Amino acid sequence: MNPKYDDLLKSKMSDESYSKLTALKNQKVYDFVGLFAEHCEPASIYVCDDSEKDNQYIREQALAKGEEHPMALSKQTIHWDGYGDQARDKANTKYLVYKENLEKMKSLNSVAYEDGHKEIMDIAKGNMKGKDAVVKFFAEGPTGSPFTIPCVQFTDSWYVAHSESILYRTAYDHFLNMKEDEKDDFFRFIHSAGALDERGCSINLDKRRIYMDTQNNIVYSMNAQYAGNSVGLKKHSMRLAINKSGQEGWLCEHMFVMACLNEEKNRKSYFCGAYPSACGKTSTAMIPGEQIVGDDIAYFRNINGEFRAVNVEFGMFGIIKDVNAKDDPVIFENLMKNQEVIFSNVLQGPDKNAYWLGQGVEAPAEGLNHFGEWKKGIKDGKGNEVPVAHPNSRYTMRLDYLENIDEKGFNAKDGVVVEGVLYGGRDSDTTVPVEESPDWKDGILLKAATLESETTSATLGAEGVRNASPMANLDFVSYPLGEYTMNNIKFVEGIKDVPKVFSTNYFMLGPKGEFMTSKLAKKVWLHWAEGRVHGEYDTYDTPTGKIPLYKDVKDLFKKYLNEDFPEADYEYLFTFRCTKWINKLERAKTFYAKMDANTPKEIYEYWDSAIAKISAAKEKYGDEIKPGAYKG
Ligand code: SPV
Ligand code: MN
Repeated sequence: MNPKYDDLLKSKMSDESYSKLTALKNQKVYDFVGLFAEHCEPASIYVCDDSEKDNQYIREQALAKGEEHPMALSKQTIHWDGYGDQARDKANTKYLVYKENLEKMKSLNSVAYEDGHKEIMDIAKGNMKGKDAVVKFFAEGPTGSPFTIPCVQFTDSWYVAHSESILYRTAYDHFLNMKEDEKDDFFRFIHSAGALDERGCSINLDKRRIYMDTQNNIVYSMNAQYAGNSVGLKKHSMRLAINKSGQEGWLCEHMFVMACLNEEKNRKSYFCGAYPSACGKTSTAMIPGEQIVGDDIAYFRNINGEFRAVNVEFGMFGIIKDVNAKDDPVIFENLMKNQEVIFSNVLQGPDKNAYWLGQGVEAPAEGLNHFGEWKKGIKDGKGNEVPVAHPNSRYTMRLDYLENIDEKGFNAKDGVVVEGVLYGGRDSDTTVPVEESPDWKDGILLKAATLESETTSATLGAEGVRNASPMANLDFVSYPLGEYTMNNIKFVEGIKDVPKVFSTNYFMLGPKGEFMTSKLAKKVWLHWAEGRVHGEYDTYDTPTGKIPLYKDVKDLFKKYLNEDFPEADYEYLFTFRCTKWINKLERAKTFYAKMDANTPKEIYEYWDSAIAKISAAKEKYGDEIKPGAYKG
């Protein structure tokens, strides 16, 4: 090992930390820590192993340094991000791209490598001055598995380290046991929350930058604190993994993994699902009576011809808004117990309990929240009333607290065999509640690539705008969209039992603008899909796939929800709307052309032939085709 940084590291580390670092005998880890110790100038650096002692130390430091605060229940803590740091900062999240790749990365918010690297290094210079930093080793996926990606995080935020120790599996021992030829292949994250105010919030938000270097698997995050901007293992790692998977022939998807249980038939079938935000992702993964494996990020690999998936995380960073005893009892009860939870950007009442939007209990009229000292009715600098908690406020919690976890799938080193994949968009008038795709490729091009999320009165900006969200993964796709889409299609080459693909839409409105089913109807659509993957149920064809017969959904509504589902509602919801679908495909074409000038012709040709097929159907059957009427 080249001991270039020895004197510096010894001056900033205890003997114990220094020994933990050097015991790894990994030059690349050593150089990474040494370089940023020199450059960011932290006062000290603590190196963690996998011990519970170190996890506890991180939590204690987060509290001692005022990044987190105690709650009434001793194992819970609360953290606030600055008022202007409440969500992912898309504008300042960029790829550092070598000159030769700049052209093809144009639409993906990129910056020329030299310029961006200089900018971020200038910002990072001395950014940890006076602060204590921590180095910790984690894994994406279970350790010792074909899915494992080892990661090292260097941060001056003990909240970030604490969050990661809840959300990911530790991997110091994994690094210790790496073979020589593996020692180069891991992800590196350098993060600094920078200077903090008295509430523990980053203050230099004008210098917030998140720069990703997929060519060298390193991410720089400076003056950021909201977890989506700072927790390296989450969305930063995801962008690196998407790029890596594209080169290596596997997939990294923005998906939950769950088990659908059919007790009558004694079956357990695994489904993955991609849903843009606010389209029902977590509530699908948490459907009562089913089991959850993960709620956010999945890796897919072909292992001996099987389509296998893991949840890469160990915990969940979930939206807390609308988590209440009625709609989300399992999560709600867990948030009420004295166990390790970090609340972020909710209200801490005078009783030191957490309060949030849609909690179903009355919040106190004052307390501390993401705004600081809060009183009901208080306005921010722009004259907007500050709600009791931010709509994007969150809880960070281990997944294995949940009673409905599928322990076996959660810990399976080879992952679980996936039988169905769901793509769930949001529109009020186009996509039927559930539709099966004829095959995988149709699924990727008609269901996944065309996913859209329609804005509602609950989101900022105009209502009814349809935002393209291919695979619900667009924010994280780190190489050109056309190529990524083709890799999704190709992934199943050599897979013996290819999963069935389904679209869902929980948001179709009835003729009077009302929802026609209860919120739990998603359980019916899931169980219909479960039956289909086992070869059950007859179907009707549509120009884009296969839909259920009335008698089957009627029975499923009765069986699972004890509801009577009227035939008229079925007919309305499952009507195929030709013009709406043609418009949807035209929007997808325009969007792909804008995002990736090199989108393969094959993709447009596919969509053109789908449009031709729908146009012919429209000629023959009319614009609105009732279920069962279409015969090809
Ligand atoms: C998402 O926005 O998709 C999340 C939260 O899962 S974040 O960590 O901000 O990405
Ligand atoms: Mn997510």
